[in-house]
Amino acid sequence: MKKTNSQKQPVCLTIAGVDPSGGAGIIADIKTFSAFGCFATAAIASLTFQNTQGVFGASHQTAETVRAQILPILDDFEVAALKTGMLPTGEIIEEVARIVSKNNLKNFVVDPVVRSTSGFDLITDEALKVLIEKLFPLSHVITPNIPEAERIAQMKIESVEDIRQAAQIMQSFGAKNVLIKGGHMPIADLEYSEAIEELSSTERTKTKNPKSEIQNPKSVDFLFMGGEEFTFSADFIETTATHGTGCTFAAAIAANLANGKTLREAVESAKKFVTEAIRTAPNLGKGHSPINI
Ligand code: PXL
Repeated sequence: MKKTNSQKQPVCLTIAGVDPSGGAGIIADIKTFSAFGCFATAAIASLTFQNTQGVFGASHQTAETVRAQILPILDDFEVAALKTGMLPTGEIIEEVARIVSKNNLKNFVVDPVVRSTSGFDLITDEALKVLIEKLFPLSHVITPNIPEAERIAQMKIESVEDIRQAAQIMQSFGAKNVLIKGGHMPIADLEYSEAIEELSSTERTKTKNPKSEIQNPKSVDFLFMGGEEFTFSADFIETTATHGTGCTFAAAIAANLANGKTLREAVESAKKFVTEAIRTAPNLGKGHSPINI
C-alpha cells in the first residue's frame, strides 16, 4: 500500500541495467520498491535490448555517467538501502565501490547478475572478478542463484552440501551474509535431501530423482549469516514465467531493510512476495513471461 505524503517513505536506490521490456532490471526494482512503500531512485549501468525471448545486446554506461547519476541523488536524499544488479564493466564496479565506501552506504544488497535466463552474458569475466573483490566486502548480503554461485565459487552445485561449500567460498571472498537461491535446484525437502546425501554415491544415483519425480518439490533458499544457516522454503512452481525473479527478490530485500526489518525478516518477506508474483504471473510475451509485480 502506498504511504501518504505525511509518512516519510524510505528512499531506495538501484544501480542496474534497464530491461525495456519491463520484466527485469531497473523497472522491476522500481515497481518492487514501490510495492513495499519505499521511494524508488535508479541509476542506469547499462541499457539492454531484450524481450521475454532473449537479450539481443546492450549499451553500457561509463564510470563517469554512472557517478554523474548517483551523486546528485546522494546529495539530496538519505538513501536507506541500495541494490545493485547488472554492473557490466570493471570501471563501473570500481566507481560504485568508491561511492559506497565514501558515503558509508548501508543496507547494500548485491545481486551478482552474471547471465540472463536466455544465456546472454551480462558481465565479463574480468568485471566479475572486480565485483567479487570490491563489492562483496561492502555488501550486507549477496543474492546469487545457483548458476551464479557456481560461476563465482567455481564449483558445480548439485546438492545441499555443495550449496554450503559455495557459501563458505563466497564468505571467504568477503561477503558477510550470503543468500543462495535454490529455484534452479528443486528438492523434496531439506531433511530428505540431506538423508540422500548421506547415502553412498551409487545408492544416491539410484535415489536421486529427476525433478519431475520429486513429490511436492520445494524451492529452498539458504541464508548464511556468519556461521549460522537459515532456510526459506516455498512450493516449487513449474513455470517458465520467471523473468525478473532475481531482480525482484533482491529489490524486495533492500526495501524491507530500508523499512527496518532484520535481514532474516527481509528475506522471508521477499521470498513470499516473489513466490506470489511467480504464482500469479501474467503470461505475457512469447518467451519467459515477467512475474506479477
Ligand atoms: O535477471 C538478470 C538481469 C538483470 N538485469 C537486467 C537483465 C537481466 C536479465 O535479463 O536484463 C537488466
